[in-house]
Amino acid sequence: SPAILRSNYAPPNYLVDTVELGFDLDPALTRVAARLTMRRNPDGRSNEIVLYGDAVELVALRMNGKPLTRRAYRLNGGELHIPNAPDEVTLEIETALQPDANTSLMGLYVSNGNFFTQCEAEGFRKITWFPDRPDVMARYTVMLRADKRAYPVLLSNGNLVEEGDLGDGRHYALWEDPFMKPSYLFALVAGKLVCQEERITQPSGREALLQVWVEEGNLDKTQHAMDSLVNSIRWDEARFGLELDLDRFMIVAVGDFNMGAMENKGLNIFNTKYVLANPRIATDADYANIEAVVGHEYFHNWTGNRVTCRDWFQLSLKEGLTVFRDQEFSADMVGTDSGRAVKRIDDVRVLRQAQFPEDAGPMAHPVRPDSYVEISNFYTVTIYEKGSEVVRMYQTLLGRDGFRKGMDLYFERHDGQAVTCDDFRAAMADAGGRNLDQFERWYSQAGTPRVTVATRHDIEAGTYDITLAQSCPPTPGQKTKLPFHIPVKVGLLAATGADLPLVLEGEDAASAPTTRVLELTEASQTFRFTGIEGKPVPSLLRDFSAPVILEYDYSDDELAFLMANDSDPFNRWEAGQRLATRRLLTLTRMVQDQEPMRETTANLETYTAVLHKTLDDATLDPSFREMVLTLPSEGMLAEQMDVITPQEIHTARQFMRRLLARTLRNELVQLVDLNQTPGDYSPDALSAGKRGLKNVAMLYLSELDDTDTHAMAQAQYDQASNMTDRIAALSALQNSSAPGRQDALERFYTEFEDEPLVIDKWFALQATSPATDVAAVRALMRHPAFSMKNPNRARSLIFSFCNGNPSRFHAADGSGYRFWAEQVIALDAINPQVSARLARTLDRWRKYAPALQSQMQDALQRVAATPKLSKDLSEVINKSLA
Ligand code: B3K
Ligand code: ZN
Repeated sequence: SPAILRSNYAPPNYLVDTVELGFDLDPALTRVAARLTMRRNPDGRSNEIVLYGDAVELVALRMNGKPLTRRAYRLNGGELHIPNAPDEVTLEIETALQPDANTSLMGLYVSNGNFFTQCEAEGFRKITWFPDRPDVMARYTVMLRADKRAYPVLLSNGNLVEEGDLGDGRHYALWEDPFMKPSYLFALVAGKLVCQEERITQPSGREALLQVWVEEGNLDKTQHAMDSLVNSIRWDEARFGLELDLDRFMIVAVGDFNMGAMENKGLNIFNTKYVLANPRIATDADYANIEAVVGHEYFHNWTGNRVTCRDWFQLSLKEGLTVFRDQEFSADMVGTDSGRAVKRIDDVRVLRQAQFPEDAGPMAHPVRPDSYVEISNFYTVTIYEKGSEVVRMYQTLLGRDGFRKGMDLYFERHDGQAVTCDDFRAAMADAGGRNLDQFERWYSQAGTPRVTVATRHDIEAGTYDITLAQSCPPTPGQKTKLPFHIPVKVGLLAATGADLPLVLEGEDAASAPTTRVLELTEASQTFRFTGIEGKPVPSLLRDFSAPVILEYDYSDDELAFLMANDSDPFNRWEAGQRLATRRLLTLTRMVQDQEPMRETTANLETYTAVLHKTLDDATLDPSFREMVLTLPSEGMLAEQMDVITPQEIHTARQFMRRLLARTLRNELVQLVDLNQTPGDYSPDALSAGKRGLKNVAMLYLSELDDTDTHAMAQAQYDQASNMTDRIAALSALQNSSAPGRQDALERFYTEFEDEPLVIDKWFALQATSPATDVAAVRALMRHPAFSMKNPNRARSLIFSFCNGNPSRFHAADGSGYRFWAEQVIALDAINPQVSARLARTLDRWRKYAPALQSQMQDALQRVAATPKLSKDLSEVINKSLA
């Protein structure tokens, strides 16, 4: 398939004013009648109408009332061209679809007997022929007709105008969306569903009806999603002055879904995983994720729907911005300083663990890509998470108020339009009165910039120089890079641990701040601080102010000092991670060299000493202490190595875990005792933090594998009154040779057999256990509850194993890679988006030790040699092998 280029963008030749859709819903054969009123676009290039269709049968096509003969239009692949069209056109298009045979979960499909749609990015063309591109916005009216008994509920975007019976057991509903929207935001839902609802009044006095729709047995699991929705609405009013613009806002949960959720105008469709929760089935992490995703989709109502993307190259315009908004929302919901920092740490961990590798691998692409083969492959951590970091940097550069002004100007200029990342940047620059031309490079250049820091203290002059130098490695198609505009937030700590006032040379010393943003715009720049008597310890890139890799030659003592004293909680955590990483990499090298791992050589004392102190510090949120206690993941460590050896990393990290468990045993036991949360379950940040800290301590203790720790985990398992404690105990048991471990695993299954989301956890727990090898995963695939067709289930077992069990997946005999190739191929025949996602697992194959590398290459080539691969999968495999 040919690549689509950003540089080839051309405005549509025709605009669509209104769309009337009529659906006769039937799982085996659904008929769709579309009526579009169109007119010539003054900015268009010709009078040729272009429609897109994907595996959809064209039954009839009429223009201005007359059937179009086969000679009047041209069909080539997925495009239908009508040349020489009049200036005003009414098109009537009839199509026929088979929703129950649609396993791609794009377009119209059936899940557990109900109908759902997914149209972003290019799914609408699986429903009807249409100018399916985001810069074509129209007003939709939708008539749904279906059997009343099987499909009592009929939903679409906007307002319900009419409903009634049709006789013969069928009924109808007519929906009208008052807002113009691109086709990717169209949605319909039909089936047996029930809802929880709530009415709210907004500051303007406007009322709205909120609904959360689920299958009948799940009505006891909707309260948290509803609370999250109300909180999201209130937050957007308060923080950005943005109100809900609809009379009715619906969320519908579906068990078969390719991603997390979808922001269809007024009718959000969600993976059940991000809606359903009660203490029995959902963990604290699930509660937090639901809040974040509900927020994310709701925030799209403005950033994405009211102002949308001109073309899919601008995807980060809505996704990066909306991720930033949901991150800020979640942080504001926590409140405390160290609690906010925990959210920041979590987000940065995702960025480093997933986005940095993407940016350093064969799929690396700029936040605003220049080309793609299949747009579905570009819903990436770069577009989302790095995109969010780019938006965050505007806020860092302009301040919170400046950023808000930029947002206001953005909506003032572009409400109702389909625009570009440049338009957003211009709004920020104009509102802030700043030149942000160089900032454009964050959108056009791929790769993670490296910022190297050197410092110099002149005792006599009392000056302290910070020299920042930047570089960015080559990425596919981009050999050399120009300097970025990088905000580097810094502080300087005196020997007492206190922050020093920061006075740059030539400035007035009065009211100097203790944190400031240095703007690095050149390849190298020196910033001179004055009035610095004693030698300070620099706290660099506070709050992770830019998505870069920061290098500075800290001594172990300096890191321990920052870990104990930094007023910036992010950097406090960061210092601990840097210390731990050093130790872990040393240990890994010892394993590689077949040297015995010795704690003295690994020099762990500095680390454990300061860890002691932090754990005892009750002024820090429990969740923050949990973060400090958590070692960098095996994946994070892999990223620090030139040649990755997963087995050795695993051995070293396990060694360190056991060592910490032994050294900190008493503290850990105490943490378990002190952080119990008796009484009714509440997902609030403090209670969740306590459980998190307690459970991470218990997991450490399980490394000791003795009768005391077995008993502790067993007791928690037996007494758990919520899923967080239950699954943590189950996981501690699995991580040991406790006699009750098998029994607990079986009991867990029986108890939750009827809760698909919990059975997903059951599969994932086993898939990620270092005790589970390929053969065991294959055995689990034969379990009656396993299914390849349900993405959540496939992800819970296959993805969890390939991405979350490195020591087994990277088995020396290559069995993990052969398994991967088989599953990628099998999934591709069912659902290309899912197979292409799994394919990404091996895209960093060149980073591994030679013996593994060649077996990965074999596996990739085996997939490449398979006939009839989807466009999605071929793009990923071809780029990986390139
Ligand atoms: N906008 C959707 C993602 C659609 C993915 C299509 N392959 C969800 C979100 O980011 O909110
Ligand atoms: Zn989104």
